[in-house]
Amino acid sequence: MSVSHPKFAVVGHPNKGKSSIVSSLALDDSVEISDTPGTTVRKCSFPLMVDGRILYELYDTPGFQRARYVLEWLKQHHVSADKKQEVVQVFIDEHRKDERFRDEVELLEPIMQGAGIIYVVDGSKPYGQEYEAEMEILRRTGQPSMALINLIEKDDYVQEWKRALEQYFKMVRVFNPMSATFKKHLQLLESMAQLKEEWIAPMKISIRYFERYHEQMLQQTAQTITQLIFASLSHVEQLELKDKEAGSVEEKKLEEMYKKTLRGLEYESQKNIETIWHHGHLQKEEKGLMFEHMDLFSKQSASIFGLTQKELIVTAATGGAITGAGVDLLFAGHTLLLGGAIGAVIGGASAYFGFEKLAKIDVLGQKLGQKYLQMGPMENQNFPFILLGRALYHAQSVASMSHARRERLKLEMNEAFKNQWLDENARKSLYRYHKKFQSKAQTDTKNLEAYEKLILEILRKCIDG
Ligand SMILES: Nc1nc2c(ncn2[C@@H]2O[C@H](COP(=O)(O)OP(=O)(O)OP(=O)(O)O)[C@@H](O)[C@H]2O)c(=O)[nH]1
Ligand SMILES: [Mg+2]
Repeated sequence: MSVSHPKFAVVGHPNKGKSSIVSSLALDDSVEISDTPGTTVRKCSFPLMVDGRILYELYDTPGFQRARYVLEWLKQHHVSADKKQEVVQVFIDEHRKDERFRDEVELLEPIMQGAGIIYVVDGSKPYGQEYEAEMEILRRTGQPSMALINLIEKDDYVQEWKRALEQYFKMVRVFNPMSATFKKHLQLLESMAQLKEEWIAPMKISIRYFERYHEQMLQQTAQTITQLIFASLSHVEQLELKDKEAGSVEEKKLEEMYKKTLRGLEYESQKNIETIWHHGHLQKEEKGLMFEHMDLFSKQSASIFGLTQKELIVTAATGGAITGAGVDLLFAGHTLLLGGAIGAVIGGASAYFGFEKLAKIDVLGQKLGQKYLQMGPMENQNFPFILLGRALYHAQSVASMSHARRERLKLEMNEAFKNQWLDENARKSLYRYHKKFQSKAQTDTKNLEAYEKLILEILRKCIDG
């Protein structure tokens, strides 16, 4: 291995969230986690690699099993303070084959090889003296150490834990691996950097890389969403007609094909975003992190993520898309579309704005003998907002999901989400691009790049920075 990077051994009592903390800090969902004490039985290293470089490495370890025995053993081997570390090494060497102390040997080894200590406790359980033997053993390793208080359940004994831990550790922090945001994660790395003088510089570099990496993930997400929106809006589906005539059966079939393609695009995009955020395992599950029971084309989707009719009209009108007498009339002398006036004036256009109609169906190739039925590109003006809203919501959920989570996450929908990111200005700008994307011919790389930038800004708002 090249120049040595900072290493940390995550240690503590069984079942206190050690593996969860490793999983969350290493962005690695392959770490074994379960509510059975004694899940981790061997030390295991989890490096965080970015661009082929290890930013830092975490050791997941089994919990202490016989801390008191070990401490007694250490105490029986009287040595001067400067030799205390050597005694720990002697303990390891003498007990390597002793099954009774397997867990202690496993957890002490990486520490004696130079890993900094991260001692994990559960702050939702009261402090007890039984932890003192563990902390005393760790102190005797002579390695730099810090303590993390993880609140697994609701009760809060943080203050009493702090008082006890501060006698053994110069740094005590609260960190929850399930809900830690990117910011919290960065703050913890800053603290970890302070453990050893010679780690400050490499950890600072790691932190910078990590920030840049986070930015990259946001950009890749924005790019993926942009591609999804463009591909969906410009998509054209064709159905070859066997008979000369195209009836409602064929039209229905084509519409189903069209919807299926769009659903597929959304699914692919979600898979990509899950991979970007190191949550690739979700794909092995039946449907990843999908909106269960809420189809892309459902009324529910439209009502949660779509615009209201009024919002659509205002956006369309001020976005400069509707021209001609209709809108001129609408705005002549009136500044706002209010009350009954809207319904009356746009009555005829409402089908267009509604969610029922997606795109035109045309018959093609009449002259060439082989007839096609064609559907697309998307005409519905609300659909892009629905698709985008779902994509943003999914991305936000994936990006803020802890790697320590093992149970399946359901996307709980709420109507407030739309207001969180979609203000009037965003609506207007997005609308203009959507109009362009609805025709491939009108879209160039510049439009796509500008849209991607817009999405990136929105993502920053949605995803805790
Ligand atoms: N709700 C909640 N659960 C947590 C948290 N941290 C850990 N858990 C749960 O607590 C249990 C134990 O977590 P692990 O990370 O496996 O604990 P460990 O210390 O590695 O356990 P051993 O390997 O058995 O020593 C698992 O069911 C976790 O999902 C937390 O912050 N919040
Ligand atoms: Mg474990």
